[in-house]
Amino acid sequence: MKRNILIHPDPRLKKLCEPVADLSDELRALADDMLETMYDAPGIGLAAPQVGVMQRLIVLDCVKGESEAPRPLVMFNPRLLASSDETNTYEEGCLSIPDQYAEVTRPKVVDVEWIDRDGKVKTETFDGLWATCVQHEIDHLDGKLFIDYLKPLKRQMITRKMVKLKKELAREKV
Ligand code: K2U
Ligand code: ZN
Repeated sequence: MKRNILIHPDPRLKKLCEPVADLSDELRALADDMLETMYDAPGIGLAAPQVGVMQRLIVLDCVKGESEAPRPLVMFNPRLLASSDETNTYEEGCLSIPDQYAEVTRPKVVDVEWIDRDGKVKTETFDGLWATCVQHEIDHLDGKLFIDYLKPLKRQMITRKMVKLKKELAREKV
């Protein structure tokens, strides 16, 4: 089922997430809910803390358009094994910071290791948008948001806009 996405500022988005100790059907169901929530947003990535679960789980599918088949990835305990010196700059967004975009520079190519939904250890090299996205999602597990890479003034401006948005959303709910 679709999960509610937390909006910044929220202390849960700044916390270090716990490694997944044992895979379970409950965690697999959470991953499926996260994929459903991500596709509905729409987005190309989502991390468990964004739906209020402080576990090291991310989902992503950076396949663009209808040309290729979707490639939903579920990653438990993802970790970067290596990053290229060469960097890539991309205008990032975040489903927890709606309608705010800013350029972020990250390593262009990364080697990632993770546990898949069958409990198998996987490793893969990601480039392009996949590399940007998987780094953006792993940052979420460490309580880091893309606005943390921006200059303080720009970050404070975005945070102020989100505080205003949350107040308006809370008023609508009453
Ligand atoms: O983690 C999230 O909030 C989902 C992010 C993932 C992402 C951010 C920046 C760059 C790549 C991936 C996005 O909100 S998904 C929406 C999106 C789609 C395409 C490009 C940028 C952002
Ligand atoms: Zn995000």
